Amino acid sequence: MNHRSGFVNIIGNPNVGKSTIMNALVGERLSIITSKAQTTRHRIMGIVNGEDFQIIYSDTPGIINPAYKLQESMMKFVLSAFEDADIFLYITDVIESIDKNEHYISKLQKTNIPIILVINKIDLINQEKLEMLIDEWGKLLPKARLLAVSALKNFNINVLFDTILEKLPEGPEYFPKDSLTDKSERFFVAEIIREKILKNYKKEIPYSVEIEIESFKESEKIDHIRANIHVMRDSQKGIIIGHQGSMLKKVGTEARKDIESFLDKKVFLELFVKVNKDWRDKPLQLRKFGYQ
Ligand SMILES: Nc1nc2c(ncn2[C@@H]2O[C@H](COP(=O)(O)OP(=O)(O)OP(=O)(O)O)[C@@H](O)[C@H]2O)c(=O)[nH]1
Ligand SMILES: [Mg+2]
Repeated sequence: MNHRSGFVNIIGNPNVGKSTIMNALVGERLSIITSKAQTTRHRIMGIVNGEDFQIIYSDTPGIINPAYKLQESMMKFVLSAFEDADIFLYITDVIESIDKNEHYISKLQKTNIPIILVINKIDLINQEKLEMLIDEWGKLLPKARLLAVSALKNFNINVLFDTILEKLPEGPEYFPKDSLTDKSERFFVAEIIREKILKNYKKEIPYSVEIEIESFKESEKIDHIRANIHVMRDSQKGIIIGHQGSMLKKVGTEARKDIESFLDKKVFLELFVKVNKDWRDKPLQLRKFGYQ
């Protein structure tokens, strides 16, 4: 049998469940997931290998109108995913209004690349409302294959997988067959820490933070990890640390537990808070943090 492979790029507005869907399809917790919009900042590949196929998923940041340079860079990842897709997985959910998708719909309407339109979070509505949504989306993207899923409940994810496999073109192994992702352990460790920041702080804080792994020393029994939490302003440093260090301690404990289960090893995690004035708008800083 011929080998099939391709880039299946996951695109959509913020918070619709793109990362939840990629993790469900890959069967691993690769991308972080939170209830806040703009959780994903990078293009993260998740690779699923079979004897005669290789699917390379790309999770991407939610589509936004950039207000600062970090967001511009996030949108570059989205654009790159528009450019090299073999299959588009365009994600919407049952909460957002269809109009919110206007920006990129015309792009999708014009493309000849197969589109699977996924309506996620169907656990939140009834059949009647779902049928209305399917009807509306069908008119908007008549060429797309439409699927209704609940990534949270793992409902119809197997059907989604079969549909992707069906549409996968013939192609080579792009990555060695034991690959799971294009990102490093360090990257995922930083993401786990950022997830705890997103969960534990409100308003602007999660959007003002970047995590840098300063050192990662492996030894037989325990890994020593030092990470810097970069904030934009002095006042944010105090908020991150909290009263007598209580908040930073909480973040550290929660992150350490998840890092330990991710690495399957004991971890000693040290967190430091650094003020890095307006890093979100500094091209050099952004490049150092792995943005384009
Ligand atoms: N009820 C319900 N919630 C879901 C479902 N899928 C995802 N969610 C929730 O939706 C929120 C956003 O999920 P993410 O996977 O982070 O969404 P995203 O599209 O990757 O978001 P960004 O990275 O910020 O663009 C989280 O709170 C998820 O738990 C679903 O099928 N049903
Ligand atoms: Mg995401």
